[in-house]
Amino acid sequence: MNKFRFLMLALIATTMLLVSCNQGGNSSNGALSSSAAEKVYVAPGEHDEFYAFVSGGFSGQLSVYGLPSGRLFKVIPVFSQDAEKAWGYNEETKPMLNTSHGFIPWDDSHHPDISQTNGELDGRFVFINGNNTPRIAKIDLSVFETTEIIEIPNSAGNHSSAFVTENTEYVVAGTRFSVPIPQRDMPINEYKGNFQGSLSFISVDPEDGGMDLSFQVLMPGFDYDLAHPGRGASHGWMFFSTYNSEESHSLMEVNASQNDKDFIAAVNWKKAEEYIKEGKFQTMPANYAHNVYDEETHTATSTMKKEVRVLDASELPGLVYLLPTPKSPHGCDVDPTGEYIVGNGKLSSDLTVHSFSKMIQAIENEKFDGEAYGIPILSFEDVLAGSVKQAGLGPLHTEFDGNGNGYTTFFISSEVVKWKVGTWEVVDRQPCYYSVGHLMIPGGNSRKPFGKYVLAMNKITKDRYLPTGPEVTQSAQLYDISGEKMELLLDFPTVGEPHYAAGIAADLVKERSKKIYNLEENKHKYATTSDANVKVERNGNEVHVYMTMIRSHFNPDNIEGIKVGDKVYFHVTNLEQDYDVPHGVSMIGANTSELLIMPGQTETFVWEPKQVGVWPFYCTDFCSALHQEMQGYVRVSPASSNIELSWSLGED
Ligand code: RUQ
Ligand code: CUA
Repeated sequence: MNKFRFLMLALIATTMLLVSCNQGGNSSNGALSSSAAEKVYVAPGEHDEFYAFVSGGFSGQLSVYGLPSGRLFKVIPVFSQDAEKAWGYNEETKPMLNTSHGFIPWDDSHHPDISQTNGELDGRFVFINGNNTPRIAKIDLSVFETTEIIEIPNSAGNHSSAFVTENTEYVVAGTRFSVPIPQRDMPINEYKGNFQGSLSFISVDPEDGGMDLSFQVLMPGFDYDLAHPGRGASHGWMFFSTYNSEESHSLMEVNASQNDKDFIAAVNWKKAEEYIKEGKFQTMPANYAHNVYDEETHTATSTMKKEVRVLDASELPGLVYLLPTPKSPHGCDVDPTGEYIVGNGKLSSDLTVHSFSKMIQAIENEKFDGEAYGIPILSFEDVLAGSVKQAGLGPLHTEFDGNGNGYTTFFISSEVVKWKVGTWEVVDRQPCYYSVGHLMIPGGNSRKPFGKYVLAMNKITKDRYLPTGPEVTQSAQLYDISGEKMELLLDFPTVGEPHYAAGIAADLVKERSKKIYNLEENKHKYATTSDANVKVERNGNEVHVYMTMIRSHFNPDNIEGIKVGDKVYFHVTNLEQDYDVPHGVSMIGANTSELLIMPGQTETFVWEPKQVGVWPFYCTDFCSALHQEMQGYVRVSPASSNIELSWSLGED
């Protein structure tokens, strides 16, 4: 029976996919009116109205696009090494990728979220999760760089992350997989009742944005999938969708689909704060990395933290309530008023909408429908606000436009469906090409969505683009939602798999964008802020080169006295103080990437020459008319040589 049910679902899924692909093949792109083209046309030299920060999924990075044009501006390296920007290659950023498992040069990043003040986007930071080796990163939007990464202990497949509360009090991160907490050697088939989940609350310093793992809530051994914060009246609560309330550990596609309903867990984090104040937490030993990039030293440090405060949801009344939600819910979204919490059951065709005020009433009346590991379960009917009926197949995620409409993606029937909050009637639907996952309305996860557009992020594109071998590009699609009916405006390719995105009015970000690093404030240990301080120092077989760069030369550009077996550190400072004049540097045979150094910044790479000879280095970034002259030589002598160390610029 179980197997049969699973096969049926798989069959439906495949059929729907084929059907929608065929449709796309026939109708294709021709239907776009010329007004659609005008709506996405941003004339040369003009700026886009919105920034879209699109996660890279298995690329581990975050891409920055303009909307409505779909133009790609930057790929910000976050969890994965990036040779273009020396991220994780230069000595300064390697500590950013440190974890309790050592140096981890890759991750899977899914959900970006922008910092908020009073429930509105403030354009200071983007937070994003690393799923695989649980981490949360912070990107500073004054520099568009990752400036902080914190590892999450007691977590695995950090998926219901990273979502911020109304004043960025916390960035919240929930575990997808439940695991033994603390980790230990035990049989997998003893999962039930022994494995646990954890929901982490990372505080964000209101002044400097510094992150700290404030506390974790220990939960039953379900899978925690997505989360969204309460807002307005529900500020102080965080909602997490769960699946696998069956607590199964194998053949999950069948075994975790047994229960008619799983849950949305409503976590009262204000209550959690009270419990913390009252000392009702347990301090657990832990081991997790906290990595911070310092903008003055241009250098990251990694500190291992050894403890975490834990609150046990089974033992602390009023901390967590469970809202029954049909059919393995995936998305968990809260409307701009904070009253409605939408749970999309992947295996259901209806959307379930819970009411926050009804939830509070049911809690006050202590009307419970059982409990799970001591956590009260509310009755489905008591908390139900309504449901959007038969809206499509395979609902995943919902966003809101701020005008009383919800928009939900349907993976299996490949469409975005627009419905009315309150009456729950479907008012429009538009196909996606194909298999849409998340969608994003700029500001859609806040009290004040900007509306105007919805961006659908598609898993499969098949015939939409020129073929590029077995893998076709992943894709986003932009719809105009300013009218009654949605209108498809644009397809554009994305980097990696676009899981989710966060969009914001460009004006809230662009004024704050930094133009240069002030050379006088450069506190890098090996900075060379004037040509007078250029030098090369030997310490045993370790050699430190204090080098500068300015249009269009390196200083020094001739170095002699290096020997095979030396470990040569090039500490290179870009003396430029003009906007948009980075220089690069690369060395033949260096077992690392180039450096791309911003004005006023210092970076370091290591070179271990293996061969005798005279070896060139050069600038990699086209910086001036004489960029091609920006080059130099290092003479490498045999290990036994006694040639004196010397360096020069412009000498004969
Ligand atoms: S997920 S396609 Cu990793 Cu956000 Cu739903
Ligand atoms: Cu400096 Cu090219």
